[in-house]
Amino acid sequence: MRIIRFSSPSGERIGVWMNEKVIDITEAFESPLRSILDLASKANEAGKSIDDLLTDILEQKSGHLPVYLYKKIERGEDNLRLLIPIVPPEVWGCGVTYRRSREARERETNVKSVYDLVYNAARPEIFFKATAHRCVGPGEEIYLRGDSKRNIPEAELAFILGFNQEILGFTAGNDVSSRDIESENPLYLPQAKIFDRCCALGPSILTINEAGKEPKLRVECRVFRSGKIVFEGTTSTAEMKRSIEELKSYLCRYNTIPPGSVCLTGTGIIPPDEFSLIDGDIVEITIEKIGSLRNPVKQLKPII
Ligand code: DO4
Ligand code: MG
Repeated sequence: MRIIRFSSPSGERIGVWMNEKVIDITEAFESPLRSILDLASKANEAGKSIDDLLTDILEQKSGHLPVYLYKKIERGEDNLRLLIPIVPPEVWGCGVTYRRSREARERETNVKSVYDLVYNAARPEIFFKATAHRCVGPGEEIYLRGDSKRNIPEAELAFILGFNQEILGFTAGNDVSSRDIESENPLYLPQAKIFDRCCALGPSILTINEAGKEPKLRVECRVFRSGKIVFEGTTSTAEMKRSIEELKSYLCRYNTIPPGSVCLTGTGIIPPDEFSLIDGDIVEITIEKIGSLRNPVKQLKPII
């Protein structure tokens, strides 16, 4: 199943997105649903998967639940609006999980061997990326640091963890990155990655039952400037060097990850060396079955 969070005149809602329709399941249980974590606890209590729980609920109640057109929510019509699908206590990122990412980083940095070593090592690169207040959902501005001259989008499949470090599902993520800061010195990575509005997530959560444990999905990234495409790239998660299970197991080693946290699995789409996002661009990341995540770009002013 595909789950979205959205707002309507009656507040924050949880919906199941099926074909072109969204069934509002917020009030389908005794207490109102607030997030996919509420669904996960109800599923745990019932000893079912989230998908089985939803199938039962939709069978029993679908005639009585509000239904919306996804397009209306996506376009912000009728006071409806897509929200970030999960408000993550923590966001982690994995790096150099695709050959193209290794090649680009090797080319751009003076410290040649680091990326090649991590690409081939047993232990993956995993870094802290963001907290909830640094994340945005569909349609919200992502920021570019004022002290960076080269910023790029990184289109990545992201997984969401539940109460017992299990994967609940997948969404699309933008690991917005200041590549000039990163390539100047790999020790600057936290500054290249972590800043206000550095991470966008959405639009939906594709449940693990629907996606499978190691989903092979097409990933697309487009950047629009004054209505024209100025960068376009595609990949598939089938190109990833590592498995999702491997990334999750390293992430959770001796490291308790709070429920609802998100992990970005790395980028396989690399814009040309001369490309940078600029103020007013729109980044669109589309992952098969998950949908399109669109965010306008805002360049922050340098601190003088
Ligand atoms: O090694 C630095 C970061 C890599 C990264 O974010 C990626 O490969 O997606
Ligand atoms: Mg990345």
